[in-house]
Amino acid sequence: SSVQPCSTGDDDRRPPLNDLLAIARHGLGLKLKRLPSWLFYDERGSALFERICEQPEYYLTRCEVALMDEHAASIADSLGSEVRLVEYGSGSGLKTRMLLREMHDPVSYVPVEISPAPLNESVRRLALEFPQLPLQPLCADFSKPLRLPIPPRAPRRTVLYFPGSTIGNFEARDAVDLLRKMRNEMGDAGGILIGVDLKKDVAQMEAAYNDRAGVTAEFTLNMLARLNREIGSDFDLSAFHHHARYNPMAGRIETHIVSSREQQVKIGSSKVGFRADEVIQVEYSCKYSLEDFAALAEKAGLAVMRTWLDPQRMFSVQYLVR
Ligand code: AVJ
Repeated sequence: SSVQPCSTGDDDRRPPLNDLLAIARHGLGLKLKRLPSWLFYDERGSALFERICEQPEYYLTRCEVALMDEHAASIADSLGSEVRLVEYGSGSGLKTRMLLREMHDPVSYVPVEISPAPLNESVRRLALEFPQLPLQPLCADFSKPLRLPIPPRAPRRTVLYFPGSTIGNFEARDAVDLLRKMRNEMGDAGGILIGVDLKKDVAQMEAAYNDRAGVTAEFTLNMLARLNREIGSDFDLSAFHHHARYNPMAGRIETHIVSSREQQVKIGSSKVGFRADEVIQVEYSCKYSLEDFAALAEKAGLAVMRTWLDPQRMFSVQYLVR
């Protein structure tokens, strides 16, 4: 078959050890406590995220799929033929499959994903539908510089696909740095195809992060459950709650874990104190107007060549070039 074994792109170096204990100690030792949002995505967190996407309030996935349903052919035309498609992160793969179905003679598909299990799963599924397409999975952290596998034949261009508004998880400064890194990786003729959630009615945005079924709250608190499982901390999950609000000045949903009372939590050999109502900042989900995002891209040396919207104009997919 055309599937290559999962490469780490690192021949001589061990992949960096994710020292969860050190990360938790550091983040919870800060005056304004915070933990990185990638900590959400252990096996249970990834499954909960898939369930979030099915909630009626979480419009992002539905809108992006509707957008691809309507525009995938036009997007594929804009990318041109003989493209190497590199995806940052590998989710359920639905949007990717919709795109690949319309692409003209793609050279290869390179999903980049830090956890091996979902990476192998997405490749296994794609191989069934696209038996002719060379698949070159890369097990790596996409926020770090990547060593892309050698393509099976020379592509006309490399397109980095970054769907789902994952760029929203990065603060403006970090988002510019990431786009600049992507600009290097794609090369002179390359492009970035990126999903960007748009600013809209505040109640609608806040509802997406406060679904009635409580799946998002469970997803948020799973971060503490994960730490309990993996570093043996003793967070009492009934004494913390999920809180997500839109910050209009910053243009983003800010998700916090709130301590319901004064309490102490064991982190390794030390204890961390919480005041009643003290928060841990765990996620930003930045929202952009089309103008906001064009300005952000420009700071990274990129220009918006085309923008597609879903029928409800809630979500955008944008094609960025040098
Ligand atoms: C996958 C980062 C786009 O921010 O909307 C969903 C993650 N967090 N509900 C988002 C998430 C809470 C999601 N992204």
